[in-house]
Parts: sequence; C-alpha cells; structure tokens
Amino acid sequence: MKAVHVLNGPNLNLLGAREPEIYGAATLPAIEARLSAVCARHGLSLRFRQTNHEGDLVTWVQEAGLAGEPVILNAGAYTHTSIALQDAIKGAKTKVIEVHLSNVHARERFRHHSYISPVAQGVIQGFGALSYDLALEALLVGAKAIES
Ligand code: CA2
Repeated sequence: MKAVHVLNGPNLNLLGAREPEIYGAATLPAIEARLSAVCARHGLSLRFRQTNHEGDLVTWVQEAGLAGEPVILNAGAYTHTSIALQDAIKGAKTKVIEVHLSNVHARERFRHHSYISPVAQGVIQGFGALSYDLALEALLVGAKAIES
C-alpha cells in the first residue's frame, strides 16, 4: 500500500462550523493534518478529499481501486442513498472502511440503512473525528498482519 485515500461526501466541508453537538468541533483540515502525520510516520502518502457531488466519490473510489489502494470513506448522506457508490466499491475490489462521525443508529430511521456497509470491510462510527483515526489504525494493523 502506497497511499491511503480518505474520501468525504456532502456537507462535510462544514465540519466544525455547525452542529458541533452532533459532529464535534474538529474541522476537516484538522482531521487531515492528524492522519497525514500518521501516514508519514508509516511512509505512506495521504489523499484526503471532500466533495458535494456523488459522481466525484464514484470516480475517486474507481481511482483508488485502479491503484489498489485502500479507502476510508465517509459518504455523508450518500451513505443512505447511493447505489452508484455501492457499485463503484464492488467494482473497485479494494479495501473500503466506512466511517461516520455520529452513531447513525442512534439517529433518525432513514440513517439506519447504508448502501456502503454490505460492501465495506468494516464500519467505524460514533466516535466523532476519532472514527477516522481508528479506521486508519485498522488499515495499518491489517497491512502489518499481511506483511508478517
Ligand atoms: O455521522 C456522519 O459522519 C454522517 O456521515 C454525516 C452526514 C450524515 O448525513 C450521515 O447520516 C452521517 C452529514 C454530514 C453533514 O456534515 C455537517 C457538518 C457540520 C455541519 C453540518 C453538516
């Protein structure tokens, strides 16, 4: 693994600016900085991106798949709606960890269903910004287990 892709969906650019009681106070650049430092320590590069457009996420998942690189994905509200994203993950045949800041099962019913979960390696949610760190840790531990 050379790079880790962290892909963020719609409205996550607002992180830290609104609804801190649900999503916490950390901003997306702060999360990126933390993950980037961890990746650097492991000789990996980090591709950290956010978009408000579903098709961008599809394209970026495809890119990661072609490169054979793992993805940490917070698809935001597209988690609950996007068959296109599920298809992209299935086709990419690369490791995808689904993350959420909030515990979606403790929220509205429409957030309980995820199109990502059935095709993800695992799901980490409810730990605020720490969900991203835990997902990266899972990838790194997983990669080490394969090496040894
Ligand atoms: O908990 C998560 O990480 C979510 O993926 C966040 C999505 C939501 O639709 C999912 O159900 C769960 C929403 C992201 C919106 O982010 C905002 C951040 C700050 C202020 C407003 C929106």
